[in-house]
Amino acid sequence: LKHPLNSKWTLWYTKPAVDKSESWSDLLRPVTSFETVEEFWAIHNAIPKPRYLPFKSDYHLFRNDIRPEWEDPANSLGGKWTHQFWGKTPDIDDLWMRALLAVIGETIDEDDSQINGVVINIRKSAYKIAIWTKSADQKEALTKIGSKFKTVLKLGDDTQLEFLPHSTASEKHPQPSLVL
Ligand code: M7G
Repeated sequence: LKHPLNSKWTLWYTKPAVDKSESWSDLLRPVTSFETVEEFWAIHNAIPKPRYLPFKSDYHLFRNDIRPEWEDPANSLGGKWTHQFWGKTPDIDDLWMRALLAVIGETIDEDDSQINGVVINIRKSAYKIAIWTKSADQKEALTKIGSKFKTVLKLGDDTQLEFLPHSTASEKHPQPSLVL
């Protein structure tokens, strides 16, 4: 017996650039897709956990055929709730798994129409985890999603979660449009 998820999901990986000639799109590849709880666990158990990934790599998990890029029509008017975990963060693998389960289990979004995907960036000084949403202007819906996401990531009241519209992604110092 297999337990179907609401959507098909595709896991993508961004490998670190070796030299500057490699562009964003050269480095981004779909890894595998799944549609059931059982397939999710088989994949999750088989692939490296975030703490074993090299700096400058990313995992992206996106719904159906949405590409993990601002340019995808499903993302272009949206944005992301993002949190930066500075330093070592010993429980990063657990936090990432919690984020994955919340997204594929559709427990963050009441009418499950907003969430397109979830991303982890492995960087030298920090890990970043973000959920990507379809819209950037539905303040009420986004605020509900953000506060649930804070719980998923075990962030206390003293910790900030920021919403950044993708329209600001090319700015040097983009300002969050919402902060929780
Ligand atoms: P990042 O990985 O979001 O954050 O973006 P970082 O600054 O912590 O590394 C790094 C770079 O990857 C950006 O400056 C872009 O050159 C490229 N990049 C990242 N994303 C998510 C996109 C995207 O959706 N589309 C395009 N074209 N480039 C992207």
